[in-house]
Amino acid sequence: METMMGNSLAENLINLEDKFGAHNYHPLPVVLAKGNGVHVWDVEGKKYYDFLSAYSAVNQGHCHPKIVGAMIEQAQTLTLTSRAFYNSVLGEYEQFVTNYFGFDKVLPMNTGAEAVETAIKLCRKWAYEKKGLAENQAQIVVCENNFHGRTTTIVSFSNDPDAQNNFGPFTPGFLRIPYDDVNALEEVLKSGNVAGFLVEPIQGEAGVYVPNEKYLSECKALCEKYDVLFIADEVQTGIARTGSLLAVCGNCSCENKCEKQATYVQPDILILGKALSGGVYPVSAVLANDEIMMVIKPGQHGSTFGGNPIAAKVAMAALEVVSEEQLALNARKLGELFRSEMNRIISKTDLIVKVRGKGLLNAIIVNDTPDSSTAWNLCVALKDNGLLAKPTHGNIIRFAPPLVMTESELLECVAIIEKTILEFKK
Ligand code: IF1
Repeated sequence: METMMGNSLAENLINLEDKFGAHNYHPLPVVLAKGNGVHVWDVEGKKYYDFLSAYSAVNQGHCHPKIVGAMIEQAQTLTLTSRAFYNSVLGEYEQFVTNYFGFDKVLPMNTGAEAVETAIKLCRKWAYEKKGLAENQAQIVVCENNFHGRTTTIVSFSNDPDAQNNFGPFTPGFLRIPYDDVNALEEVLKSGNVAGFLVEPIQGEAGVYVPNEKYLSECKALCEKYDVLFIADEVQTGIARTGSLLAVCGNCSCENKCEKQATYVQPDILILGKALSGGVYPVSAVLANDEIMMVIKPGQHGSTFGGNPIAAKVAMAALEVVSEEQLALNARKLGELFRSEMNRIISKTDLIVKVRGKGLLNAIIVNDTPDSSTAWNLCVALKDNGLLAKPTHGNIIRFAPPLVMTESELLECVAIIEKTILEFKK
């Protein structure tokens, strides 16, 4: 479609973002205009498979009718009251979501980073008022190569120079240890001033690092031994993405958390976001039992939009879709198929050296240096062939389609990936 100055519509829209928007992203050169299920369309009407799912926020598929319908209905009824007053939806949602995940209470927020910040405050307050740590001495243990969001406190404990440089001074009170290293955790817990251990059950942004199968349960046992809160950041891995309702559910692919499963590692604090709303609206949540959650008293924490009626209705619909459409089971089955197909392709090329992941959170490692543009160029070639994905760091490409994908659609995507890889010229 030609427009003014001979530029295409896409070029004009990219130029608008370049001129009037902050340059805090470097998007792939595609301008999306429509989404439905596993597909998105660009402004020229070209159709793509979405293999990023807005970083696992669109697990239920783009514009899921049940979730959008819930939003429209509530948006025409009551959008926002603030928490200065009660409203007719929040209590119903709080009962629903705490039953769904098996906790006494929920503190509703909006973005993942807000929920992580909330969990940090909750953990610290619990440590002073229940564990008896000396004031301002609480330490929270985090892992190397973590990603928990982009607020100043969160980047204070990042070791990613891009996330941290020139954003100081930073918030104290965090100790960083290697990921997937239980001994390193025990060593730091002996120091005594530790309030909590904040961990991603799978490190997504770092490049989809799946830890040893016993890592989470052994960390939880150490947290119990040293009276430290186990805080699971499931913003990206939660809501069925890794083939179970939560990544801490281990090998269970039931649609609702079940303590009876030996593999379930119950967090003391659970952090949710992204697909909690199916990508329709910003919704995040912090869940905990009363002995932790009740340390926060009226006026000590909150947010204008936290727990608003639209968020509440959207989140209930989004979680019902996960159960009704058995998305965890589907993610588990399709993930196994995807990794076996990727390994079949890897045996035919030296461009890709490895595939790793769990459920439908996967990544391939490109056979080039992290500072090379090969992974980026491969994503541009995938785009040209009708599939959208993006590198995480350097030479790692994350593959995370919506969990509503069918087997035949997945195999079609595998064919696109295979064709692109085998035809790719560095
Ligand atoms: C961006 C990354 C993914 C998260 C975990 C908390 C948050 C995130 C485990 C904060 C957010 C998003 C942020 C988004 C891109 C995406 C991302 F590449 F940045 F690292 F998914 F891996 N915990 N992740 O993954 O949630 O405040 O964004 O709602 O910043 O570009 P948020």
